[in-house]
Amino acid sequence: MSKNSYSEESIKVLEGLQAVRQRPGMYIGSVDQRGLHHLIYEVVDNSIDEATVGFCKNIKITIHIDNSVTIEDDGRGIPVGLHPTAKKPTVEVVMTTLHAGGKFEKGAYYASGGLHGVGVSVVNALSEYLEVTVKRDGGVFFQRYEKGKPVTKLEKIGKTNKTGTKIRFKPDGEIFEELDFSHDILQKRFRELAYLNPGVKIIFIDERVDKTQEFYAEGGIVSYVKYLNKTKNTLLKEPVFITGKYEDVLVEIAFTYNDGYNEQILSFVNNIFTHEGGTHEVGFKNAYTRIFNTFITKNNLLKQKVNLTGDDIREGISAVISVKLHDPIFEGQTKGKLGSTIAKTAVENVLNSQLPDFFEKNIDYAKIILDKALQAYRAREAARKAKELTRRKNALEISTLPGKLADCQEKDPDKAELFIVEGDSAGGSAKQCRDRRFQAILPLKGKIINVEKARFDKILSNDEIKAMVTALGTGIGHKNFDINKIRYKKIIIMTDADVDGAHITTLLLTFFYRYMREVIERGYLYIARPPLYKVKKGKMEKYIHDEKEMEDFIFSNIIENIEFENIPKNSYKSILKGLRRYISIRSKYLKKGFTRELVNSLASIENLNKESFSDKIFMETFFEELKEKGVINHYNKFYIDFNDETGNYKVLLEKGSEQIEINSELVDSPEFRELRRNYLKIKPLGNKPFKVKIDGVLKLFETYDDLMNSLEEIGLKGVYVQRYKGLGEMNPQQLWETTVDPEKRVLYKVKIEDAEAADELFSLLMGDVVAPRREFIEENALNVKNLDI
Ligand code: 0RA
Repeated sequence: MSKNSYSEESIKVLEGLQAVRQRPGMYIGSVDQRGLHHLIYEVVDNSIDEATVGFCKNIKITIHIDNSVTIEDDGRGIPVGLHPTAKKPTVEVVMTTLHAGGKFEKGAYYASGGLHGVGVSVVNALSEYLEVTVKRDGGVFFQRYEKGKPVTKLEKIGKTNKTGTKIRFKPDGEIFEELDFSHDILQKRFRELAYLNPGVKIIFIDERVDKTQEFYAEGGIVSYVKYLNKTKNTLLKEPVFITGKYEDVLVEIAFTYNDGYNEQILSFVNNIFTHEGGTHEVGFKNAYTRIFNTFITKNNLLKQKVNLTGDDIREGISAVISVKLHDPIFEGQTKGKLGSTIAKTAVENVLNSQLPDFFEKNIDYAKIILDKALQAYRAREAARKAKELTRRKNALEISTLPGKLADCQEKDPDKAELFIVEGDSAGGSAKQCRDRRFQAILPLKGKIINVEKARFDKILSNDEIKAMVTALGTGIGHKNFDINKIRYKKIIIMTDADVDGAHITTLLLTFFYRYMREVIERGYLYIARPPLYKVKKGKMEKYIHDEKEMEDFIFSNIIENIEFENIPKNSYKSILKGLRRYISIRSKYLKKGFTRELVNSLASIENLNKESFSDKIFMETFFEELKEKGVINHYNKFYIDFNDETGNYKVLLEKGSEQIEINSELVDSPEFRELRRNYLKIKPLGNKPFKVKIDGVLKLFETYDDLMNSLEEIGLKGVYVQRYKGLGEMNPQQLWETTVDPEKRVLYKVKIEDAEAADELFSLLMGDVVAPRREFIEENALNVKNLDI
């Protein structure tokens, strides 16, 4: 493809962005957490598309402290020349016109996305602001938009011989219900993207937690399969890899086996995870079973004739299937299922033409898989015979409800709730305090079986599992599970807030994830949040659920006992919050080599902004001021430097091998702005020494840290804190008030990502492979006291 084959004419102007703001759900699916994350995916997909056509190698995503996001790539850059019909720069057309991305003009490549794939203009429409910086045609160009509308012209702000696109945006709080990006969701997606697009380096920086990660996988989905089995014992030396093209469909498959009993098949269409599977998975399963059976028959690998089913052959398999096609059709509740029939044909064809050959050349692989399948076959046969012999009803057929279930009167699943409670004693309290009209209680005795470590039959014979399955009414297993038979649409896991409780929650999440995923997908599963503390002060009593509530409580106590001179009482809270936050952000700068005085002084210069750095006189005055105040004496080298490419000055400070820069990016970063916002909150405190009357006595403090420490001490004076370790420490009345009463309780709705994380953590901690476990424990050394292994 020549550098400019994508001509600027080919971008069509379709319609305005107002429609997007009016009905955001139509464009990004929803305005909840899922839709929010979609904004990032949309932009990153565009960068990935640049990579697919060979122009981009690096994508850097930064989540800033205020939940704004920067996505920077080294692709061709969005064209900046005048758009022939719109008479505006093309980048502005791309940013303000629906469907004006390159992918709308179907090129030779498969646009990633596809589920929504709506274009960056939608991100622009739904952002409080969006700033685009393009490097292209020898220049650096910049434009800013607010709620989709340009507020500056496209401006050339510098020279460069590089190319690329940088987009920074902040999701609009008027549109989204939720503005917090989830580190875990993003990390998982970027890892996935790196595996699906070998050779692209994805750098993920989360400034909120000070963490940088790099995802890069030369080996593509083969590396992915290895990663997925990192904590398991694999049976094959290397994953099997099959790739090919059928008509217009690109197929890639990698799989291996481990000594577990689950089948794990992850499938993707144009880089999108299809969690409900679809035609590509069906094609894989059909063809795989047929090819394998044919191969072992043809080669006489079986002594007697047995009928191996697909389930037998896939026990312990771990596979990644990635297909790419134009205009995929998605089906299912959450559009997570591929419907295009061509994908089935394509996968079958590619497997038929290559897998038999692979087995011919690697007969040892086929023998290992056969061994594993025979074990599964024998276990299944043995279980069937045992059942026939004893004529024992299995868990699926049991129709009477379990004895220890205290059911509710309500029969309408929409109104009925089930509490799954850890232990008989808490179960007893729950039974006493619940509202029996609609709340059912199922106590679990001790720990449920680890579904990761047992075959289906053994899982079914576990009493706790049986009780849950029959109480829920859904049946279990892929032929028998029926979500429509569910008896409660609120299922609440209630465990102690300690290590054992966390363990049981994890076991339950893993069970639901593996065997009743739809319960989670439909949002029926919850975790109760019993209070962590009860605080008492004088006659006052209060339950506290998390650290934030605790902070509020302590701050109110402080406020009651102090007086800041000449400051109205109603701004005390803002000062305390500001002080705490200021100290915490400042500590991040201290780690980078800044001194307290320098940070204080930078935060206090009000007219210092990103433009200041191109202003020679301002910069010289600024530099002199820093010297005069003595805040840079700490460093043994300090000087001003000029950058040709950006036209900006910067101040460099050095001490030994440490070097820090005061530049326009620093001042413009969300972290710095947050620092300054909090500085403004504590400004009423004036200069040191800071004066506070504590219980009527005037005290002076030299530093913010000393002040904060003393204040926090006051906040806890006379306070009695009781920590609840278990549900059992509450009597039925307290349990009702804090955890069971729908009016007062706090519930956490389980998302599929939580369950996935539980599942992963589980294989890691419970599995047989030692090295990654040690790695995990070392990485999490600080939390290790909360781990129960
Ligand atoms: C329109 C046309 C071309 C590239 C892009 C848009 C583009 C968009 C984004 C969004 C994030 N990164 C991006 N990189 C590129 C084609 C440009 C050409 O033909 O030179």
